[in-house]
Amino acid sequence: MIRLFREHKVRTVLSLNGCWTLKPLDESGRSFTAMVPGVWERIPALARYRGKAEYSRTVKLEKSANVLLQFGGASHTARVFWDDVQVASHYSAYTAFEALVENAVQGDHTLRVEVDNAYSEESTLHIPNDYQTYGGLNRPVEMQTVGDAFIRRMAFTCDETAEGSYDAHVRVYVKAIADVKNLTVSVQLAGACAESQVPALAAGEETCIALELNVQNAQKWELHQGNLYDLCAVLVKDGQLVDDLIDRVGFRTVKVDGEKILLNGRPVFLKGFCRHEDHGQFGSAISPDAMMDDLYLMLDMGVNSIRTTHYPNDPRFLDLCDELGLLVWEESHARAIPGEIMRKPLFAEQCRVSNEETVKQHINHPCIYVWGLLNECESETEFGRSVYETQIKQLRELDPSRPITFASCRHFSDVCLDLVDIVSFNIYPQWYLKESTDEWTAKEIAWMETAGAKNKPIIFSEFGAGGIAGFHDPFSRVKWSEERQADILEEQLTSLLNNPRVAGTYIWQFCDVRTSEETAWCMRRPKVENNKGVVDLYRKPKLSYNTVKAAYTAKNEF
Ligand code: ADA
Repeated sequence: MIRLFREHKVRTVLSLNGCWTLKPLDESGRSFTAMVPGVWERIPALARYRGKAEYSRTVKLEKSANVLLQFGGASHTARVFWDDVQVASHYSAYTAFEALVENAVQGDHTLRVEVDNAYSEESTLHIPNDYQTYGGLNRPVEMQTVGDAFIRRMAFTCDETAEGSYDAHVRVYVKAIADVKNLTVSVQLAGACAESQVPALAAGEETCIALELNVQNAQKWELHQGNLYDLCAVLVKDGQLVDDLIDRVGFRTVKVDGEKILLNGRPVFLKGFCRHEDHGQFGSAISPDAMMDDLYLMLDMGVNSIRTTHYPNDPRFLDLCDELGLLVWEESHARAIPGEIMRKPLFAEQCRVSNEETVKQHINHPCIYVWGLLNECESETEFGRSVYETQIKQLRELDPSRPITFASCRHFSDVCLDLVDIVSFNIYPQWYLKESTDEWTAKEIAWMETAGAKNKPIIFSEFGAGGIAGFHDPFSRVKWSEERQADILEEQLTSLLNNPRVAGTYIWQFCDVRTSEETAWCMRRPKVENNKGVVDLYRKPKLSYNTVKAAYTAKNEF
């Protein structure tokens, strides 16, 4: 299942999760049985394999049909072959893609996916970094069959017109495989419905049908109350149901008002964690049960928000955040990309696609309150500004309903703060910086107000300290001990949670993560891990767990 609920009742869907044959494309001739979704690093012989590998399996088609293959994600580059004919290619581990095979005939077919996790000139976002790029089909795979036309996606936004009443704006994207006419699309949502004719479409054409619905007496989507409604679209041809798509949406408003972030009109304080999709057991292919375990831990610590550092997350994780009423800062893929890479035309193109896929695929999640981009990239130069400007414009066009932010580390030099709705900085007082958090933030906020942050919310989007799980030093409390990590977090949280100018905080980070060994600064990463997690890679809490829990549970969110 690509999502945590049923997306189709009309369209035929077959899960392709389970066992596939996996062959590294090297000289060895080795072959393995691999679980999908999964990363190949879980197989001991491939624990450090970087390069190309081929996943293959046979799929049986009960009757001839147009086949739509849905890939939740492949890490990081994929080429898909249906009976040896290439039908799709995709870059980036963290967004979904599809492959359409028209008029496939009944019977057995070979499905092969060549996956590549190499760092190469062709990859500007997956580079050696402070997190691991795994290899494999890391998210679920599904085979669907569709007729001459199908619903490709939906986009939902809403405006509150009176208490509990909403104008819902729904766009339904219909794609034709053959020439089609006499199509009608209708949508149902919370007791309201709307319908529209679809203009005749030529083969290959896609159209967007805009529908307006007025919903009365809706239960708001709130913090810790994820009230969700099914948004059901069906496609009818000559009186016959031919396709459908179901998503889940929530009625809520998010606005920025001066220095405050308003959820349903009320200023909210974000008590958050940054979280990488990494787990000692699963790598980046985390099962929904284990995702839920992460959320139980974060909720226990008093969290109300998560930042998906540094890429869009598995939609099943977002489904859980929708259910639980947690606010999400979702970020398109990019972490501290060096200036020389940012200047490559391929970087602009890979970011453009990543931004577009992120928003188009995740726009309906009520949990997402802000889009983030380009974490710690070159935001202090005129060139950098032009990159931020282009991408922020693109995000605003894709979704005018949500605010935008980016996490900066260009202290006292950033020239892009005026471009965003929420100003966010990553700071590490007492860890990388000598100053106390009060000293640092006093200086930095005073400067920010002059540099574009005036009358805008300020978030501290990262702060924290390293702590090697199991390393204790209760007396001298040296750096890397669990004690020192807890001391530093306590100092940082006490300062930030009591600063009236701060609208939210995201601790770096929820769990320890693996990092790349190929980076020049790997020697500052003991065990080749980023050890700033409050729990370790296997989710064992460190001393700082209780420090965070005490601070976050004592802080009001409204
Ligand atoms: C940065 C970066 C994180 C992580 C962190 C650290 O702020 O955004 O990805 O690398 O530093 O641990 O130093």
